[in-house]
Amino acid sequence: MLIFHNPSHHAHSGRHEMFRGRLVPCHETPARLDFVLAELQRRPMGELRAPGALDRALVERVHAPAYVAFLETAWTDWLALDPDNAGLDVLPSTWPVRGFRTDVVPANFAARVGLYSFDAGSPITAGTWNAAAAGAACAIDAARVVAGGTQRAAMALTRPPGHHAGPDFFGGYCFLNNAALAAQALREAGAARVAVLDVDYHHGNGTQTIFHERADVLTVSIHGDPATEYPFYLGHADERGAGAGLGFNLNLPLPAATGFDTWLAALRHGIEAVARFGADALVVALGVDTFEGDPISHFRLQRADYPRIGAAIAACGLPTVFTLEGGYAVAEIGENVVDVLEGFEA
Ligand code: Q9C
Ligand code: ZN
Repeated sequence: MLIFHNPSHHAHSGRHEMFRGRLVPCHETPARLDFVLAELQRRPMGELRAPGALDRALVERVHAPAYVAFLETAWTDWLALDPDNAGLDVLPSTWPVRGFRTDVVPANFAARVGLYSFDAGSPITAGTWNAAAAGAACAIDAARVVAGGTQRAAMALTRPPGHHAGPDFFGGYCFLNNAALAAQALREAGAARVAVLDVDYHHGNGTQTIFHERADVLTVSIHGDPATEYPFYLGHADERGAGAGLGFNLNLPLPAATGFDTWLAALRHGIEAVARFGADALVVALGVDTFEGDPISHFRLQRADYPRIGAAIAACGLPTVFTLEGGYAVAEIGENVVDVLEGFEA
């Protein structure tokens, strides 16, 4: 498969995320992608390529233009407040919850950060926009290569991840929704029906929200039950989509401590839904934070399970785009990701 890697990913390197009253070191680090690239040196899966220029207009058909503009200028707006801010990350501390207005964009920078986010765990740094934009280009380029038919599969090997980013909000370490951008690019390149299969430990809330009222993109997510697991406020089994999109979202929440047999049964259930939908192309939001050694997640998948995930996905028989999402057991992320790809190609 053709792998688009993000040459700008190091530019996004957050210092801290808020956790239980403390600022703790970020889990979502540049080392994550470096470990995947190192494993691909040992076990090459195909050509590695840098992305081309970003199709900004396509990004603005998935995300609100005002949100994209906010992300693009957030760092310079932050520095304009105080030059000493260069040594600090941007983190929100106030949000417009129930009863507040979200239709008036505040002039105050901190208030805008809150308007466009849903947690205090996703710092904006000097290079966040450049890294996220290059990652979005990876996802769009991967989709177009697959749509062109010269490759059955391609990957957007990038960070920051994307599946928690919604139409006009960041959070969960995500800023631009790479999986949604790939799905939109596949649609615009001629695939009538596109399915997004999200196997990250966390519910793909951003992707679900982006396609909530659309019947042309099926969203399926297998994840820790939001009753106890991040992102908490979305991802329940009764969320089926709305309007024209009713019936085109499937959530498969599983309890903490779920092992591979139960997880694989949920994957098969999700794959059946993709087949019933009649998808012409598939986007896999590939997080490997389902791994038993993951420091922030609670499933119990083991190393030997990952090639089987890849094989089950390959059996869909669809043109496929992978995006990299979570996975925080940094020393093992490369092996687990490449194991999925190897299982897919076998
Ligand atoms: N201290 C993805 O996997 N924070 N995002 C959980 C842990 C949010 C995960 C608290 C986890 C977001 C792409
Ligand atoms: Zn995750």
